[in-house]
Amino acid sequence: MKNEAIEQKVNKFMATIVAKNPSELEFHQAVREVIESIIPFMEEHPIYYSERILERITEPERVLMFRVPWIDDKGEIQVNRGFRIEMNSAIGPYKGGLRFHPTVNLGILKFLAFEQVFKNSLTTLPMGGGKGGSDFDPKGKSDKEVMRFCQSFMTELCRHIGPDTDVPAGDIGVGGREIGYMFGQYKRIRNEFTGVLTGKGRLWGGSLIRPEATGYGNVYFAQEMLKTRGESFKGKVVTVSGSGNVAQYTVEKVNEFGGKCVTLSDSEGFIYDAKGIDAEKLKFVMYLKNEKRGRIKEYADKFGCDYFPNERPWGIKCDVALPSATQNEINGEEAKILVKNGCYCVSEGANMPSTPEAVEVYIKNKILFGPGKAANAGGVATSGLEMSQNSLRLSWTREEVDARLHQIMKDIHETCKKYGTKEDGYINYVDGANVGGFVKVANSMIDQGAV
Ligand code: NDP
Ligand code: 2IT
Repeated sequence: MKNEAIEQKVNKFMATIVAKNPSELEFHQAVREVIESIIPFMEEHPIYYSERILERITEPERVLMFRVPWIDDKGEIQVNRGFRIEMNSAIGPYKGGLRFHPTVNLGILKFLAFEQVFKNSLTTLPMGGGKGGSDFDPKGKSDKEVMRFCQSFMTELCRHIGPDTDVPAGDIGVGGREIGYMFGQYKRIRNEFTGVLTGKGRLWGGSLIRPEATGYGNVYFAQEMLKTRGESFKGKVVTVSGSGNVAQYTVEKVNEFGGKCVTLSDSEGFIYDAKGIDAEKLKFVMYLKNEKRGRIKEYADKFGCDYFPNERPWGIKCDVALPSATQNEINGEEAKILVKNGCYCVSEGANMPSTPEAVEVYIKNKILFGPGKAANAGGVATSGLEMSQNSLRLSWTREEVDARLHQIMKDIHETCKKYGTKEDGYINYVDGANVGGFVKVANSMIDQGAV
């Protein structure tokens, strides 16, 4: 089918999505990106049209929205909004993180839940897709305030989730501390000790390597992409954004592979350390972000490097860029600058960090581009491994989990190659990940009837 006819079909379907889900811009963006890959594939496999798979797969199975009242340290009542999007359970229980950030709204969580369906399918593990969170801002809150919020959030959420139903985990603003408070409250109310959350503490059912998994996984995925051009991380200059969970373990693995990370950021600016963020400096970042909960600017103050307030790191010359902060953090102009400066590999640790215009620039210039749903799937894959260990009531060694994670990232790369290799040999990982993730879910939906 001609490109124009495909484009017409995409636009027609998108008009229904926009009409049904007005003002959910990020959700529109995520759906368009997926169907641009899927519709050409459906032309060859019309059963997906007659089974109305697109209409079904873009409609959440269930959306939960609830009030979260909690008492702050002054004794005053605060009210936030809680969400859980149970998007698709065709291949397993709903699975996906919780995000606590003031920007959280329905559209953002629906985009994340939608992406999660395809990502989880790519992992090869039996997990459906979901996402949740709250507009609660953990910044500036005391541990006790965070605990009271988490307890109130889980008091409502606990009736909707369970180890065979829906298994949340962390995302922006939700790490080990928050998972601990939520797990405690779930256990207390339900009177059961189960693997209802992943990213748990080591002492109470958490898997080794889960904290490292998203960052490590993204570097493993990028390494597979580099290999297709006979390259490796050795001696490469790497820009990283964010300075949270994903960014930290990205830097750790790049260092191990002999690359040099020169940037990190947070919502207030970025640091540029031309000498590289070595193990010692990374230790400081971990202390700064995970314990002191301070700003990345303090890195520049401590190590005497450059700090750029209110800017993003994409103007810094690099070979590889690993965006690891948030959605839409690289726009078309920034993508052009990256490519112009010689960057030939972008692998997304964050979810949808590149705008559609940026993705167009990567593909047009035929650089290696690993979209988030493939590149950052190591986090949820290792959550899947945590679920397996919880069910077995066993725990695997660090080496065993890491080896499984590494193999899963290699398998995801193979899937992308299988579905995304074009006639000229260029691997379009966007098409590869979208179609590869889609087939398993769509076929399972067909098997299970019109539910
Ligand atoms: P963290 O909360 O640990 O860190 C988030 C980092 O991104 C912080 O440095 C934060 O800065 C920055 N950031 C957040 N929001 C914005 C914003 N609006 N503008 C600029 N910077 C921002 O989260 P994670 O590291 O877990 O998550 C990072 C990304 O990776 C997200 O896109 C997430 O969805 C994705 N991801 C996470 C997985 C996981 O296992 N944790 C798995 C797969 C994907 P500040 O401190 O100033 O807010
Ligand atoms: O976006 C993601 O894949 C995550 N935040 C991790 C989800 C999970 O269930 O581990």
